[in-house]
Amino acid sequence: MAITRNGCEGCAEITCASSKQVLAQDIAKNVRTAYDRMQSRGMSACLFGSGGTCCRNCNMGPCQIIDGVDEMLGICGANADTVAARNFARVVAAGSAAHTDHAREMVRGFIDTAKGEGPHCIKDVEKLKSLAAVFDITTEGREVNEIALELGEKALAEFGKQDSTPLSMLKRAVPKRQALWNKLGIAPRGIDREVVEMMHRTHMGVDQEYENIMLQASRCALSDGWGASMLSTELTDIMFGTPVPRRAIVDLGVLRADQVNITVHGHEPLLAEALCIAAQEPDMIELARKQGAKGINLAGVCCTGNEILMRRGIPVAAGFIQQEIALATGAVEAMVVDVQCIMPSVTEVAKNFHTDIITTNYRAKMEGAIHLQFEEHAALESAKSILTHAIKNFKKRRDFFIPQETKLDVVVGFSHETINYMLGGRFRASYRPLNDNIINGRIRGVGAIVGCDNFKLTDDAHEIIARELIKNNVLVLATGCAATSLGRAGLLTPEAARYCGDTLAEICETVGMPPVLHMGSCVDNSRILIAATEMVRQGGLGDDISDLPAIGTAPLWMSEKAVAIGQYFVASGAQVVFQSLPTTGAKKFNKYLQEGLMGQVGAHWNVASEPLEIARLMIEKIEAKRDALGINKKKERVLFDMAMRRDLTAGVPGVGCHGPSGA
Ligand code: NFS
Ligand code: SF4
Repeated sequence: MAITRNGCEGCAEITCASSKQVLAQDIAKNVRTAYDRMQSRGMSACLFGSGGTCCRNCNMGPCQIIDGVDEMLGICGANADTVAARNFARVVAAGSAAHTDHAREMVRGFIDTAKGEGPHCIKDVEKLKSLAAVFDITTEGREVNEIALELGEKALAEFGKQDSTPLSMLKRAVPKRQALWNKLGIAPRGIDREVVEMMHRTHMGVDQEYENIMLQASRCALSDGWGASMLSTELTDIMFGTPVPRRAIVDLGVLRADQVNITVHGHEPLLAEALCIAAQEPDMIELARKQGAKGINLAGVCCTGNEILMRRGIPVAAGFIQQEIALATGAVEAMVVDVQCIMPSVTEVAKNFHTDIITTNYRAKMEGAIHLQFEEHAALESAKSILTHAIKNFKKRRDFFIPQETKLDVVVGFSHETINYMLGGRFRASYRPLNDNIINGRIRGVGAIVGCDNFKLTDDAHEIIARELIKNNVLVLATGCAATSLGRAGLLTPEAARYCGDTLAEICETVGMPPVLHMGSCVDNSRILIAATEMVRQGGLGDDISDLPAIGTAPLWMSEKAVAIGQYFVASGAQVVFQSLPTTGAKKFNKYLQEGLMGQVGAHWNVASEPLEIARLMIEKIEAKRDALGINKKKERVLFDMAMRRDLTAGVPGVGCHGPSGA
């Protein structure tokens, strides 16, 4: 059957050169991807589903509601606003649950590490101590592992906390925001509790007022952003090292012709880190040699890829929309997966080749895959048995195709701490220079491009938005598959300064930093909350996140996690722009999300359908915040003298890529 992969109606075009090259090969002719399925489904999306007014919450339905038509209420009498709000809130709950379950595993792994069990150790003692302070843990005169154990146990208790005091991490927010959350009654109490309450309140016949439903949706999302995701990011950093800038490569071309290629796909970095350690063990390398390979090449896919890219410089082969295409190269011995964002189709694609899909987590099994449970208590042994299986596949490899010319250099590792050092220097690490540059207008503001890839817009949407932002002197922060896609676009290098407006270019060139800073995986969006909070604390840009000239977008959102992230940004005071929201079938509720929330939390959702429109809306919102702050007066252009250059680059490890990046 001939497969046309481009230009199907309602389906985005593949513009990515390496993806196109792979799919054009003879070996890939029987591979069906999501692009093909979009084309062959031959039906448009259900209007009720896309508008958010299809309800399946009880067995009197399912009910399809038409807003304003009395005959088309739910059998129970539910109207479009109630139904759309409940559906939206359940999406937030599901997204939060995914981050929460991931975070819990990281905390459990952290406790094992503190007890000296497993292959990991406490790498970032400074960060351990600063987080211990948030939990009121004494650090003076105590052993590192003892502090870590107390921290791990207190962190774990946040998940099942039953009293009504706020989560400990909320103390990190600026006072005005904390006060607002308390006033609205949306300061999360227990991480698991908020998801459970959200599910309860959206059960048939409970919460029916969309504003009230959204209060709990905010509390639930905040328990993700400031609770689960932030705990996960921080404890992962303490265990595996806080990212510092390093050079790496991304795209399908990172696969190696003469090595065993193992793609690591999913989210929880415990598995990926163990695989990285095991792949360096002499017995594993020897086994690979015996099979005729020159070595073992681990390559990331999706957010696990971002985790090991940030901390170890392990290459990323693919983002979400390329996961099938990575397998279509025929060069992958095994795709090792854990949880989240793994397309069910990968087992079918793998059948065309010698590739095995190896599931490793009891929570996520797939028909057609091999299950090798990853045991955290025997992490190294588990990782070795997974690797052994993959290595033995090498001999079975037949024809393959790896696009070579598209391998792209990136500089990654911009944790909040890195940005602090990079701009402020080691001896006076701070966000002061960033704030000053925003106040003097050389940087107009900050735009975060986060979240997934999907097939609804052109696959270079992230790139189009980022280029427009940096051209207008907006500094871009990126995470998740958006960051991978911006890496493929060549925007994660200091050399990309040439695409910036004059003033941002000057700053990037002076510091030696890319205009798009890769801050990590999707759980690492919590780094953006901390960075924004630091900007407020530095002064000069208002007294809450809602005053900052900053805005986020997840233009190609696909997963429920992206909506949870959007909601915790909004509830933290940051505007977000999405390409669409599943709420258009409910007029009042839709308006409430896109306007009404402003009166409550100081930010709201925005929708713009095309990449350039999204970028322009972001710039418009940034300029409006600048106007409100009174910093939009024209200033004379200041040229950098030597002293300013020295100040900006002092003590920046690896920035500008002329130094080792350290671990
Ligand atoms: Ni985020 Fe990561 Fe990618 Fe989207 Fe999926 S991998 S957690 S959800 S698709 S960015
Ligand atoms: Fe229909 Fe109401 Fe049941 Fe939903 S809860 S399926 S609207 S009867």
